[in-house]
Amino acid sequence: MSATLQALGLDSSTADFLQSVPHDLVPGRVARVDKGLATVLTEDGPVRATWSGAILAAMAGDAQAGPCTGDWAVLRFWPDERITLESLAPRRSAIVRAEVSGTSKGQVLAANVDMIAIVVGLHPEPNIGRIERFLALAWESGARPVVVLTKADLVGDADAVAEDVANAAPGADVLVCSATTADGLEAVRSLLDGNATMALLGSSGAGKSSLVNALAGVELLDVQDIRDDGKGRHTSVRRELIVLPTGGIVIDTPGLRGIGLQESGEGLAAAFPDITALAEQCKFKDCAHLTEPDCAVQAALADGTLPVRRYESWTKLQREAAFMARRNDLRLRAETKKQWARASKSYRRDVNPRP
Ligand SMILES: Nc1nc2c(ncn2[C@@H]2O[C@H](COP(=O)(O)OP(=O)(O)OP(=O)(O)O)[C@@H](O)[C@H]2O)c(=O)[nH]1
Ligand SMILES: [Mg+2]
Ligand SMILES: [Zn+2]
Repeated sequence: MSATLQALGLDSSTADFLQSVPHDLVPGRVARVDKGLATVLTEDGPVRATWSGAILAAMAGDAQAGPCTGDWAVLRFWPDERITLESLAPRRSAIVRAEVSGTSKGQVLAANVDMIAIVVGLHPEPNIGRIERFLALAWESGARPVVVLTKADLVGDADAVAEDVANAAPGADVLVCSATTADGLEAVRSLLDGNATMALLGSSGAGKSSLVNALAGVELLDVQDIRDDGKGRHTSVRRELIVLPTGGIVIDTPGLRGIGLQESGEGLAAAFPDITALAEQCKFKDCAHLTEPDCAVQAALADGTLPVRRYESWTKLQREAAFMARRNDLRLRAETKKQWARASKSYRRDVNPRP
């Protein structure tokens, strides 16, 4: 399969970047990454590339500097047939999941996506709190979130559920579809107009890969065997970028078990604009919205304009983001202290050379 760079989702800032690199390098887009090897789609078809020294050096200092699905890259074709991925274009968006352990930096799930489809099966009944959590992650990325409720063929009241979800997803479109009957697929497909890139996120068994297959019109990806509980083990094991025959790019991802939030809380604020706006009206700038006088959040809870469920969901995520910030802060301080100790040791050595 080969495609023009436009069909691979090229945008103007990446095009500018590609103009600036030496012309013996070949541009392409990373479709998938398997331990030190990337499958890169170029105008002449897919190739497999290893990392250049520069990429390896960058990765040693920052794991996020490593190639990931959706990245734009330039490749060098060597006379001995090796292909190396020389450098990456600046990312215009990145979906980053906070690491549960390890470094303070998160893991990049996909880069350069225009839209994040949060895929949720309508059966069993969706967990709204989980959708809110996905929305916070999505808003944080710089891509536009949309909620795709799938498996509509399994329920009778899809529209009622869609309305509940829409109330929990201000600023995001909510679509209803079925991969099995193809109902509602055209609306999903039209999100990809203009060769947009859409990453699919969601729990395992939600129906992400089935949706990609339905959009492609071919069974490109493995889907889970029929199970009656609607959830279960992970079928997809890697992130994969797919160019649809009808135009547009989708990135399938394995179901996310834990979705750690980034510390900044910006995504959280964007996912809860209703509460953010209320909080600005509180009497005290540092209002904790608990027992303070003239708290606009408590007032909205009391008169029912803010559902308790949503308030509790926000509080939980808020606490989590604050915890992440504190943890990263501690880690950063420990790192700085270590660096300082090292620097002062070498300073002492320089000033007081051992005989
Ligand atoms: N009835 C019905 N079943 C569906 C639909 N979409 C997916 N399924 C079923 O749901 C199950 C899970 O689908 P997958 O596409 O593998 O789910 P996934 O989100 O890719 O899961 P992971 O790869 O594990 O993250 C499979 O048995 C599908 O056949 C749908 O629209 N209607
Ligand atoms: Mg899958
Ligand atoms: Zn308040």
